[in-house]
Amino acid sequence: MKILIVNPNTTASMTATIAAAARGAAAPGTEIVAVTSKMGPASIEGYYDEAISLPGLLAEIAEGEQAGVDCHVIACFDDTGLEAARCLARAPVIGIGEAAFHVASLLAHRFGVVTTLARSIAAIEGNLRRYGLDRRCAKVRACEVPVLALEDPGSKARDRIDAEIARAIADDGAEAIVLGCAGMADLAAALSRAHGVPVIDGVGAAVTLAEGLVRLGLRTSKISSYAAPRAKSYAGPIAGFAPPVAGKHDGEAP
Ligand code: 5HY
Repeated sequence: MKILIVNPNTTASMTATIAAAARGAAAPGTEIVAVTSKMGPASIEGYYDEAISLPGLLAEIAEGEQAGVDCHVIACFDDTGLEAARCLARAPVIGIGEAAFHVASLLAHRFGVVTTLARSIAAIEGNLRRYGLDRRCAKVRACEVPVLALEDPGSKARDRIDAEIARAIADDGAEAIVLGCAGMADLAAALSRAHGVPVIDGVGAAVTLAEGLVRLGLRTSKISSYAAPRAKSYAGPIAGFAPPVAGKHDGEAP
């Protein structure tokens, strides 16, 4: 099977960290194709970056569909454009945030989330409510390390994440930890050993769930909420994103 991993920010070095984590989780025979968005912000920190990253993300999903991938993974912890991608794609689409939340809720009564900046907390809390998993999350915390500083040894990112995990366990009653950024994917195993609780990286969780869906032969339901976008004209620089003639693969009359 072929799984497409899309990094919706435009930083290739971060895609390399994501690809290594994905390949580390993938079963033999699973091909991981990791791509970096060609247009948008260098990192996604908050609602504006998220909004501007959408065309680049959807363009990669469309290319993956053309290439016939078996499943798409959105490697941004805010699950950027997840629902729009599910409308566009026939193959299943998994967001690393949603995947990590579900895996954590299989392992612990309550889990904590440690993300990068405080400005990302509201979007993550909104996702938890939308997924119906907010009651399983003790708290969403921020380590106040910008996304791209995660790669910089001078940022003391590991120490700051460590400290937030300790507070999540001691003060919030978290029994498992979800790492709230794709750029933290390489830290999960060491942090889990250090704190003696499951520490979940969304990239690995998403790849594992993707393999399961493909093996079960399951795809996104296209009968309503995630039906293909209806044909209509789009104006301006994004006119090229106008959906193909609707109804081609969702049974709806054109
Ligand atoms: C991510 N931003 O996973 C999110 C994390 C965040 O560029 N990749 C990003 O802080 O919102």
